[in-house]
Amino acid sequence: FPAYDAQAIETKWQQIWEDEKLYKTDEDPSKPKKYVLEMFPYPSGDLHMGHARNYTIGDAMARQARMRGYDVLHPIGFDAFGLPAENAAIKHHTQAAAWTYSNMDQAVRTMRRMGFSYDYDRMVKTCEPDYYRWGQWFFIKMWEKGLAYRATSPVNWCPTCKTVLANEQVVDGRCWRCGSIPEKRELSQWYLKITDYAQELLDGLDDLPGWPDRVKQMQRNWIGRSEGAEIDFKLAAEDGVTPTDRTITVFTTRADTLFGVSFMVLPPESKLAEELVAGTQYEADFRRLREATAKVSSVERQGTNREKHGVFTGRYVINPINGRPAPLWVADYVLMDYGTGAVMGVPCGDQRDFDFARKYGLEIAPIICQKDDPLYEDLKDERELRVTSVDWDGAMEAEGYLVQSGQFTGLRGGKHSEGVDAIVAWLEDHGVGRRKVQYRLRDWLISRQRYWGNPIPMIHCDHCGDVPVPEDQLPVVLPDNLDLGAGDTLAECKEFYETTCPKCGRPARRITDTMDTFTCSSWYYLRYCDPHNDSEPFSKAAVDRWMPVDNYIGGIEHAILHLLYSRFWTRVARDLGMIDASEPFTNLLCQGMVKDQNGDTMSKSKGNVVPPSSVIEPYGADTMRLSILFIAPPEKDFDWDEEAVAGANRFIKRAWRVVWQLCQSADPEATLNPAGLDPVSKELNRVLNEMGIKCTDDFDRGQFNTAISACMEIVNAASKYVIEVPAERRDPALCQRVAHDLVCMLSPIIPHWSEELFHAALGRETSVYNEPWPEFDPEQAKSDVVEIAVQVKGKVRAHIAVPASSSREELEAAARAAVAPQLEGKEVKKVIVVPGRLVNIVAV
Ligand code: ANZ
Ligand code: ZN
Repeated sequence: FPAYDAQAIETKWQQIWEDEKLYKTDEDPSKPKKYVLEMFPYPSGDLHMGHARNYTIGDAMARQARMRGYDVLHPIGFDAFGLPAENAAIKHHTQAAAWTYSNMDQAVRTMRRMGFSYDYDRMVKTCEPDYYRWGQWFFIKMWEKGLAYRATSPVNWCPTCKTVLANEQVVDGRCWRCGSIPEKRELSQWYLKITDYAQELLDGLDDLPGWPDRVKQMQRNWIGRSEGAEIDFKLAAEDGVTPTDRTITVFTTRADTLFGVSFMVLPPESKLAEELVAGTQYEADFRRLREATAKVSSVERQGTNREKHGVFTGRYVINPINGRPAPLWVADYVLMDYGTGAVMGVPCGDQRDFDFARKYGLEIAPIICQKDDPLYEDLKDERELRVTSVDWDGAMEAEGYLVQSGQFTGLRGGKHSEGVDAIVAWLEDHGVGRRKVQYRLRDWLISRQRYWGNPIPMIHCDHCGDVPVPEDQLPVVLPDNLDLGAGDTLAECKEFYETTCPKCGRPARRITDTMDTFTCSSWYYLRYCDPHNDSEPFSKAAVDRWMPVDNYIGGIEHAILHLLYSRFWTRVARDLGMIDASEPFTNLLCQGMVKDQNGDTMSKSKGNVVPPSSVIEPYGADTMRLSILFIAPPEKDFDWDEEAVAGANRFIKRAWRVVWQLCQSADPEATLNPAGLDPVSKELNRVLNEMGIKCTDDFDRGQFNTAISACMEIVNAASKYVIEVPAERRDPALCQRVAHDLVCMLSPIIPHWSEELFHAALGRETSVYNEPWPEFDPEQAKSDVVEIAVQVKGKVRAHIAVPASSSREELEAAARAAVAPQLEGKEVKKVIVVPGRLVNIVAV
């Protein structure tokens, strides 16, 4: 039989599969559907190992699903807008499009070379007008529903990328893309109102058992639901005691601590604070604090260990529950964009307030105590605020009992306590407070001051304000003649921005911001369902057939960003009546990272990148695919291992030989009679069934490494069979069955190898992917049990039941264990094993 020639086989089958359009989606409604999707790549160059791993996992799932009778949708595309293309264009005085297209071409060549079973006719490239047109269309629908709006507020500006960032794109205080520390700038920007869906996005996580818990937890934390109350304080006149009619409202989760308020804090960005200090002795300090704070990220500002900085405003507010004045401060640990942007300072219950009070000599009044606190006895019935300073080491953030708290003294205090309920009820009765649920999630800032993105389809008219581009004028096409290297920008491109107002016809200016590329990736999986539709983004029938995605595979770095935005976008589409599903992705698999041989992440700067071509060229794509899937379970990180690659290649060759050898003794016409097999054949049949069941089950759980191990066991058993049993005594039906099933089970993993053997060795004429997945019989997987006599010095001392397939070693071990009492204190001289009959132990 022929030697295994990976390169020849692989090129041959890739061509045939392509010519025969083997991976074209059936669109056969009589079959159940399965939508298998890998997160589409950003085309920054050729594919790397991380991509190869991602797509190999998806491909194995898609191929296996096809054999199990599903109508499979398995598409690919490119997230083609974005900054790297623009930066490359600036550097080389070329067009961002040219760079992007040449990278996409290269990536597709590598995908084909890897043998991925994509329906390439459905490819979506987000930089193409027939795709981004519908992104603009969505924007306008959201604008019409009040879900897209423009607002001026302090935003994160990345000085390196020269654009603003969404909150989600500031990761640990740094730009997600380049790692620079963003600055705060006051700018007029465009937002999508994801906060309207905050509760739904939170609740929906409970309906996603197929998602990793850690991803769900990250989303929960990001959405950050807090139950609390808003409380209205009156600003006092300059005398510090007379209430004015101006209200400052705080958000608190601890209304129970209201009697302990010793100051109020506004953030340095506060307009009110700026107004109050204007022209006073506090103004200079206030301005200094504001400038210093602008350089600090909001994550850092909230850090409990960070030193807090504040300035007094010279003014007071009046506590609604007891009429006491409290000084109004400005401090950097309070954020403008959370809650109401104002905090009631309760040093005894909050560590940040405690630190602040200590630093600036403010009151620390104990209004909550635990029973073992010496203060408790003294204050437990105290209703007035008598003690206003304590020598505590820190705040008491745990639950306790309210003291010095008027009629509420004695109630339990703490988060969600009866103290909170009672005080909120009082505030509601008196019209100075109300229950409030607060989310950390902010609206999604989508405008970017960059060229290579989807233009925001809005026009600004001095007369009519912001006016959407009429639907029949979409898409707003991105000009392709800018010389970015010479400093051209969209904002300065007259031909682009000069236009007329769609409402009044006067000269007007197009918005020159583009949309965050995460808008493009928020719905590409919907477009795949109906990629050539030119009258709507997708038809409802198409998305209702295919959605939700059954298996979504991608990196953990998208746990919040892409996965949260997509869940939002799907709901927007649902509320526009465009789709039935709310959740886009039923099962999510976050694949682990591929690190270098020393466990370091691969990166160009470290020079330790192993390109897929370095494996494909010497060994072939099948060896690459098998190595990736065999080294570790999909969700685990692994260190690249050349030895493992060589090992994978040896296995492929060995399995190749075994299949050919089996086929030489095989008879496709013969029927297998499991009961009539001789013991050696019976054992091979047993291993096939046992391992076939295991392999199928492992596939269902996405555990490809153990699925491969199961196939290896079959190869081992078959190889033993062809060595031990002379060709004329092999069972022809069994040989056929084992060869066939092995080829089928390995075909999702090493497709070219399988397809070649299916045709050349098994003599079949259709693709192995049209073959149903083999079925196995648990009965035949069971090993026969035989009873064996155990003798000690020729006398029967025990009978043991063992699997008929037990080896000599296993028999001896089982026998020794059964007669352990008789052997105690004796020395075993000799053991005679007669398989299937007896074990005789000679001991003295
Ligand atoms: C008084 C108080 C007393 C508080 C106490 C806590 C303990 P979560 O759970 O994260 O929602 N806060 C409110 N708005 C803020 C802002 N813009 N910047 C910084 N801090 C802010 O946190 C809610 C608590 O965070 C609120 O409850 C408030 O402090 C603070 F013993 O109010 B608390
Ligand atoms: Zn107008």
